[in-house]
This record gives sequence, structure tokens and C-alpha cells, in this order.
Amino acid sequence: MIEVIGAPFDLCGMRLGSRLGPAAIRLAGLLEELEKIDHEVWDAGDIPVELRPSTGDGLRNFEPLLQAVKDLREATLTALQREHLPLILGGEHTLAVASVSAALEHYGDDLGVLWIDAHADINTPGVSETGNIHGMPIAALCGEPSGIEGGKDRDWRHLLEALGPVRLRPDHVAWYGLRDVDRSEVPRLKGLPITMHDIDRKGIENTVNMVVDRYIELGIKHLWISFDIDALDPVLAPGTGTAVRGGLTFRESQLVAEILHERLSAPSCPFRLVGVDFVETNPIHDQNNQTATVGTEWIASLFGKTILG
Ligand SMILES: [Mn+2]
Repeated sequence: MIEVIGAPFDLCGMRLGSRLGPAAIRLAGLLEELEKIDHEVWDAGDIPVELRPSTGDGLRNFEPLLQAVKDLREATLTALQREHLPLILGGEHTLAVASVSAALEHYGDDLGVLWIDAHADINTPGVSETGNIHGMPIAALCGEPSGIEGGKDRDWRHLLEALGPVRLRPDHVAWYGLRDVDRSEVPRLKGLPITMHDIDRKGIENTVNMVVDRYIELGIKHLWISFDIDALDPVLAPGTGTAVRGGLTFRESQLVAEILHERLSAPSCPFRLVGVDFVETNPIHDQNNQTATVGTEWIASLFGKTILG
């Protein structure tokens, strides 16, 4: 059973608007698409979010974020306890700290994370150029120190506390589609970073296989896929907060999803998919809901849709 959970929170990114993402994705027909390929789907609705900005000397809009993180973490844990596969609709990528930390608590640290994104999202408050927490979720999940003193450090510690005791192992992260990485992030890419350059040189099939083979080598048992729509090229998916040109084309991204499905559903695959984030869809910057629609098609392929059925 796929359990859809909306998380319409957008106060810690570059631009407002991804709070409308869950509604746009539902209107694009995500649930119907998954049902068409014989999945049981249950819509758990949206978590309640407080969209009033907060002030203070700490991380920007930290109070409403912390509440949203606690609520989404709880909702994700509940879904996992029901043996459902949570599919989180964002909202901004910050919220992956909630969903992935719930999976870490439920399954332990043999969890792998596939971060499909133009950005590495492994900044810390001490080095972030923008101060936006949506560029820091992997650092938080790995339990990195803030690298700064004062109010921002206090808030960071509160965030890490809210994520529970199990940390993501840095070598268990694979990134796919990177093309806008801060210099300060590079030494922290301890897992497998696949950039657009790698994809251009080696191709989609080889690079996706590299990711899956690495998880097999590491002996992980569970996989979480965190899909930021900005991995796709902005020509195809303009409705997002931090668009970067040179992303995956429609056909490339479809092939990524199809190969992932093939590899993950093979009886010999030693790990299984346990949850998915689908984040950073921002209808305010979109045209005709095309970004949510193309994202929906991607998710459907990840869950087994093929051209010939
Ligand atoms: Mn991201």
C-alpha cells in the first residue's frame, strides 16, 4: 500500500509557492496513475502546517519548520508501522529530514538514500551561502555539527534532537543529477555523487547501475528515494524554486525511473524501496501544471509503468 502524505511547507527555501505542490500533484492525477498500474494507494491528506514566518536570532523560520518536521516525522512513522510505503508530496526539500529520519528510526542505519537533485543539499548553517535550511537536509540527517555559534547552533541542535537517535551514514548517500554544488559541500560528499557530467560521459544506464551496485556492495537492506523535481531540466519542469539549466531531459529521467524499477523489483535485489519524497514542485512558477504532471509521470514509471504495460 502506497500512503500519500502531503507536506505543504515552504518557509525555509529560496521562493515561496511549493506549499501548493501537494495540491498540484494530486490534480495532475498521481493517485489515479498509480492505481492504473495496480497499486493500492491511500491518501492520508496533508499534515497541518503553520505558515506564519517566525523571527529571532536563529535559523530562518525555524519554529514553523520544527513543528512541520515533527508532524511529518510522526505521520511517516505511523505509515511505516502500518507497513505502508510513504510517498511524501512537498513542499520543500527541507522536509526530507522528517521522512528519512522516520525511516532510519523504523529500519535502522542499513538505510540507503538516493538523492535525485540538482543540488547536494549538504550545507550546514556555518557554511551555507544563503542560510536557507532547504540546502541542509543531508547534513542534518547525518548529524553534522552546525559549524557556527549562537542562535543558529541552538536551533540546529533542536532540529537534530527532533530527528531521533539514528543518523544517516554519509557513505549510504548517492546523489544523482548534481550540477550546482557549493565548494564547501564538495569535501562532504562521502557517498556516491553522480553529476550531470558523469551522466553525459557514462550514460543513464551505467550511472543508475553504479548507484544500485553500490548499495548492494554496502549491504543496505532498505532504500529511500528523495526526488527533487529540480533534477529535471527547467525547460521541462520550470515550476520549482531553484531551477538550474542542464538537467535531465524527459527521456533521460524516464529511463532513470524505469531502470530503478527494473533493478529494485528483480527477485535478486537484496534491498527494497521503502519510501519516496517528491518535492520542490512550485506551481507559482509553473505553466499549466506541467511540472507536477511530468513529476507524476516520473513517479508512475518508478512504480512500474512502462510503455507497453
Ligand atoms: Mn533538493
